[in-house]
Amino acid sequence: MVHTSLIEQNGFVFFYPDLFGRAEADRLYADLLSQIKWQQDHLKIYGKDVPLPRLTAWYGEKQYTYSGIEMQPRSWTEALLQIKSCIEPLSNTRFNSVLLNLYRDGNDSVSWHSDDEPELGKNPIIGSVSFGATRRFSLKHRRNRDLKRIDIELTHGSFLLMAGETQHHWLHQIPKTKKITSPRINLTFRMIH
Ligand SMILES: O=C(O)CCC(=O)C(=O)O
Ligand SMILES: [Mn+2]
Repeated sequence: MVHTSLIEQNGFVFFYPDLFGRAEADRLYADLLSQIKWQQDHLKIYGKDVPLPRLTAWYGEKQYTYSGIEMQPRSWTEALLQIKSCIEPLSNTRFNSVLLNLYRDGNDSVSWHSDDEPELGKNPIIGSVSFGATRRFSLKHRRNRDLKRIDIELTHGSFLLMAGETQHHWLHQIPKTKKITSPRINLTFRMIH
C-alpha cells in the first residue's frame, strides 16, 4: 500500500491517500451518514453550554470521557467493522473503539489538540479514516518552532495513522474554511485501556 511519512521526529504519522477506492468509499460514506446516531454535544465553558462545532458519535467496546463529556458506546455496525478490519493490519494493533466526527460544512472544525486522554495510554496508536469532502489537517510541534507546520488534505477514502510519541509532541486541528459547503465524516479508531 503506497503511503508517505509526514513527520521526521518525535513520533510517526503515515498517510495512505486511497485506502478505499471511489465506489467503496462512496458506499461507506452513505452508510455512515445514515446509520450512525450523530449527536450534538456541548462543552461547559465558564458555566455556559457551548455546542461543539461538529456532530459526534462513539462506538465500540469501552466508554470514554473527553473534555468532560462522558460517552457510552454503541455497538459496532457492519460498516465500522469492515473499516476496522482494513486498517488493523496497517496499524499493527487492534482497536476497541472509534470516535466519529461529522463536519456538516466548512464552518465545522476541531481546534488544536492532542489525543492524550489518560485512557488512551502512553503512546496511543490512532487510526483516522476520512470520507466525503476533502478537509485540511494540520500538525504543529508543541515547542520546536524550527519544525514547520505540516498541512495535508485528507481526501475521500484516505487513512492517516498516528503512532509513537506523536501525541506528546504534536498538536493537530481541522481548521474552518469558507470553501467547503458539503459534509465530511472522520473516524478515529482508538484502543481504550
Ligand atoms: O477530523 C479529523 O481528521 C480529526 C479529528 C480529531 O482530531 C479527533 O476527533 O480527535
Ligand atoms: Mn484528535
